[in-house]
Amino acid sequence: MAPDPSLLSGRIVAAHGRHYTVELAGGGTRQCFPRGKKSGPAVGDQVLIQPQGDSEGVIERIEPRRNLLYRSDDMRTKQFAANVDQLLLVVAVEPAFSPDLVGRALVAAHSADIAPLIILNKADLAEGLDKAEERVRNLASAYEPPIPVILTNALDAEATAQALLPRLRGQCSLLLGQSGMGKSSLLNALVPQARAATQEHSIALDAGRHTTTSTRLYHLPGGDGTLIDSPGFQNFGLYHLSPGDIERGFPEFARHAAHCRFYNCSHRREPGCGVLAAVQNGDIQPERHELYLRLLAENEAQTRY
Ligand SMILES: Nc1nc2c(ncn2[C@@H]2O[C@H](COP(=O)(O)OP(=O)(O)O)[C@@H](O)[C@H]2O)c(=O)[nH]1
Ligand SMILES: [Mg+2]
Ligand SMILES: [Zn+2]
Repeated sequence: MAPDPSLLSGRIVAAHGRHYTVELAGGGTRQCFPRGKKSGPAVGDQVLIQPQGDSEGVIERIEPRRNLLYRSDDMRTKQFAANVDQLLLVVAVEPAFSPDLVGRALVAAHSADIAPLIILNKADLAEGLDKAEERVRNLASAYEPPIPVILTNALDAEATAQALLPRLRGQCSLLLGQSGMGKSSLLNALVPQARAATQEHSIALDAGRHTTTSTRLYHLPGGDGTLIDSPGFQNFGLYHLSPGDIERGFPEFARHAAHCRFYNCSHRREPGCGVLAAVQNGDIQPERHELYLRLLAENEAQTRY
């Protein structure tokens, strides 16, 4: 079917509840709503919209996606972004980050086929740096292949741009992490026009209002590449993943799983399990195996319910 000639094509650059900002291929932006009750558009989606009036529109179609990063629990699904090339997982020297949440984000990224990079921000906080860096490198090296780690100080915009921009060129990168890690500050260092609200502002102005509440896509200076800022998260359910997806999210298990006695081994307590043996002898980090078990258990509790 030939597309309706009155439709305009564009990309979703901001999502706030059911309100979407669409950047049109022909220039300019429009505030758009999904047709009917259908939810589904995500930042990064290519869409066709039916313009309404001067500045609004209805999202008529979402073009097929390369990928979609999302989390889900028993209550709802939360989409982070679509058509993402690279996940920038932001952790900080302080507040301390949760390896559980980082591990979950890595499983989600793996199942969506998005390459991860870990940013250890607030590297200027010298007192806690060594300990935080050890924790991060420990986590990053558990993965296979090991995840690159980059140290940043978002308050030094020039150094941050120098460290990160070469890795962002020509790609769509998503900033993801718990709140307070410095995602919006990193964005501001890389895209000065963004002037994203950070927690600093919220304290100075009035509490709460100025942290990131919506997901938003920005163009890097020079136009070569995009960067998406997202609100922080407190939990990261992966109810949509099958046991196989979960296992693949721990790529360092694979070569050990090849030695399991049973071809359908779930690496929980089966005799002759290569993964359990590797946990025993220190080749697989126990924390990673524990996270794997938690995800399987959550997943099963959900299926039974
Ligand atoms: N010392 C230091 N503080 C930072 C750095 N990056 C961000 N912050 C501060 O950490 C707080 C949270 O930053 P924000 O960008 O809002 O975090 P977000 O919730 O991840 O977007 C703010 O008070 C920032 O000024 C950094 O590299 N060094
Ligand atoms: Mg923020
Ligand atoms: Zn096994």
